[in-house]
Amino acid sequence: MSDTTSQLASTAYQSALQVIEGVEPRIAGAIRSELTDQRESLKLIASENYASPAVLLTMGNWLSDKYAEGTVGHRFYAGCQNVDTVESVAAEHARELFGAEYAYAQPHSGIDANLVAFWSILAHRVETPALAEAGVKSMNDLDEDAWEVLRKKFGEQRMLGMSLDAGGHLTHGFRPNISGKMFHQRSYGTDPETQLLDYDAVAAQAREFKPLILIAGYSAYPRRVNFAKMREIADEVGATLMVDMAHFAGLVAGKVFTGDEDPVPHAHVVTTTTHKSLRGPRGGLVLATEEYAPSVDRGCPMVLGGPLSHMMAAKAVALAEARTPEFQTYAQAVADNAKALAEGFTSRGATLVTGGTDNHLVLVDVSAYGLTGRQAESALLEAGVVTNRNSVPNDPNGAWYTSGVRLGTPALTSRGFAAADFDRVAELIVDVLSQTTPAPTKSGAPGKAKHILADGVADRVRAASAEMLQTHPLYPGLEL
Ligand code: DSN
Repeated sequence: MSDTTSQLASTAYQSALQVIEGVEPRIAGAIRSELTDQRESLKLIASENYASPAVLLTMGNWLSDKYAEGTVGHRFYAGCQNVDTVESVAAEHARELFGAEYAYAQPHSGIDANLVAFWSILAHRVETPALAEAGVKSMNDLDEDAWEVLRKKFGEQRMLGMSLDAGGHLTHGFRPNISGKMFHQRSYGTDPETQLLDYDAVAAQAREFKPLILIAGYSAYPRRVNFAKMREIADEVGATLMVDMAHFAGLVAGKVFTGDEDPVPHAHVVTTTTHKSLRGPRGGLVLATEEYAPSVDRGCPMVLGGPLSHMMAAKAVALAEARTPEFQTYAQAVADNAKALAEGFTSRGATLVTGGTDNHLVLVDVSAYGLTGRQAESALLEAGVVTNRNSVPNDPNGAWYTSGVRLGTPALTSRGFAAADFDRVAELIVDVLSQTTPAPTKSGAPGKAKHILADGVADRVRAASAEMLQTHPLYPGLEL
């Protein structure tokens, strides 16, 4: 951040907080405290980042006050010319950045982006042929009997996605999420020995299950995916290939994942969030081929409420930032730093799922320290290291306690942490984990929830982190 930007952002935030303080001081206080907390902790949550002041400032303005349901040039409200500009610019940047035929900037979140994708695929693959068969132009013209037949067809569709404990995401057909209620779902896992994706096994499952949608993408798999192979599998069984690149969109944007590792040339539909490695505002995005574009464009009102125009504006700013050479340097550093973090762990005897990483995240199997993921997460938090617990493949502790801790490099890389810093981060984390024991339950047996961290460790780790955090300040020069 340049000195001028820091000064301008300081003035903007100081003024904004004064205005907010005049109405609800507790909210102004929480905003100030959040900056302090983020400045003072080692943020290693793989799905978080720090957006630029330009992105953050774009979110708070009167674009928020406009209703604009519909799509560019085709709204259900009058007076949407500025929202049309915002949405067109966001979509243009997304298309050009990712080399996509079509981009849809309206989804409010990753879940929304996936819902838009699911319904668009259903509309394209199930509804359109059913209407043609019934000889009608619009769903509104279906009589009740035909409508019941179509509803039944929607409910019969199948989806094949990565299992949760192998690193898949809840929205890829799992029961607690609506996707698991919409589709008959089956999961592919990873090889029991290597913990890596086994494309032959995925192909065999796809041949047997014949899904309408094959989903690739993950939130806790520390490796790259060969999307060309996934497309071959989808084509062989007549499935639509949907890729959820929410976690690694920044690595695609930054040209770290290219060729077979870039999902955009291979998938029919790609979804993402904009706030993870892409470093934008909290929101979602759908990319699609021309073939799927008309059905994705129906996202609002098919699935979504009125677009958040201020957030689409911030997406446009973030996507413009992601089109710079600086962003490519950042993305490469995210991947290089994850390797350094992984090596920092393995050289100190830690067990990593798949043995390492080649993306932005590392999954530490903490059972080797006699801990559950929940105990490791809370011991690390006590020492000022913010992570989140995560299942490992075939996790004996289930999705609540888990046996893993997931760590990512996007946020600290945005602060300027380099490979040597991440090696030190691994050292600090191993220090905490190796000096943590499970707290006993009331019966005296080792529990799964609470932890005991040896005296002095938290202070020692906090002091070492503080040094690194001061060397790499968050929003340097920004004063509230
Ligand atoms: N909550 C996100 C993550 O942490 O990976 C995914 O939705």
